[in-house]
Amino acid sequence: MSKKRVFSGIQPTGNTHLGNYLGAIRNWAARQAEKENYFCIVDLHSLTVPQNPDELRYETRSMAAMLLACGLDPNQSTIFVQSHVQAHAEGCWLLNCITPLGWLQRMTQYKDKSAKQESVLTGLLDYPVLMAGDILFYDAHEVPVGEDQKQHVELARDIAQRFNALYETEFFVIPQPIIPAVGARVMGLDDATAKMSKSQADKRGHAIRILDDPKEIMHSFKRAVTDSGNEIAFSSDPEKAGVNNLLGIYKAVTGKDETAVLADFADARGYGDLKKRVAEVTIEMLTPIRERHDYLMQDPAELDRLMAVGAQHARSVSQPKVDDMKRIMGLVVP
Ligand code: AQP
Repeated sequence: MSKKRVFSGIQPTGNTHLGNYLGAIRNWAARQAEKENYFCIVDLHSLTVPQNPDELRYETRSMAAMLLACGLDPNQSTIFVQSHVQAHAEGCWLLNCITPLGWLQRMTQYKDKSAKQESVLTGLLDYPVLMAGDILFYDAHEVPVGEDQKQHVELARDIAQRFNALYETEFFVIPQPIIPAVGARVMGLDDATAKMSKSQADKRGHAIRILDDPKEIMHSFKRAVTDSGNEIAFSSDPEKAGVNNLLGIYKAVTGKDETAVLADFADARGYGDLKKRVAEVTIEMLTPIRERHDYLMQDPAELDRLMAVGAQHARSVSQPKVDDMKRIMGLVVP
């Protein structure tokens, strides 16, 4: 039986954090052998908010190093940069022409992000159409993402179904979001009611960044906001969201079930011990990734070579798909 196709992406916007790792990258790496994988550094998506060009260039290579350091294997997965494969931008235009505006205006992420900006770029509204193309042009069955991206994958399904219905075809595979059972929504350490986020990661105490050194990680966990009590327990009480988030991180990092997690804290003396032990397991997990990332960054030419190989393969899959889409829509393909 042929392997299921997987597509997922990550923006090269720096500040890659524990949420990105536990909610997405770790799961991509873990299931590579079972699937046919396409993992994309979605630089076009990052342009939907203003970027510094030099930083974006640096972060694109850094993300390539990060994905490799996290265990993505170019022999098992096609790893590439979105803008190196023209089918994404070209096909996005075609999908724009069948996507109702109202579908985009009701996206939660668009509403949240646009509310925080004085001038909203058209690309921010269109982001989910570009993402739908990313997925659909590879006939991906599965899209492993964190909880925050579920709505966008559902929109990709809607767009695929609308195209198939309009042109009376089964051209597009209808993709499924794959949300991990643990780590799907890591919350901010400074405010456990908001998700840990790259765009907030420069704020002290908000995020654990994968490239933070052990001292910074320990310091950030020690500052984590908790409540005035001392009970270490999983809870859905909003008052206890901070402790719940720390236990959730510990659970995701160690892979233990809730009973085993609580047993590990049976002798803890308050939240200070909880924070210290969560920091320790996180440091142990992230240190080899940081070291490998830094090692790989010493050879940018090799990173560029690997991304070029990935892009070549990605093009061979997505460009024929976009050409077929153009034919279905009545365009003359030379
Ligand atoms: N806090 C999180 N917990 C679990 N998974 C998360 N992801 C993001 N944040 C969390 C997942 O990481 C993957 C790549 O994300 P992205 O590069 O598309 O970034 P994003 O969704 O924009 O996340 P940021 O960068 O943290 O958010 P903002 O833009 O708010 O600054 C995705 O699979 C995502 O689900």
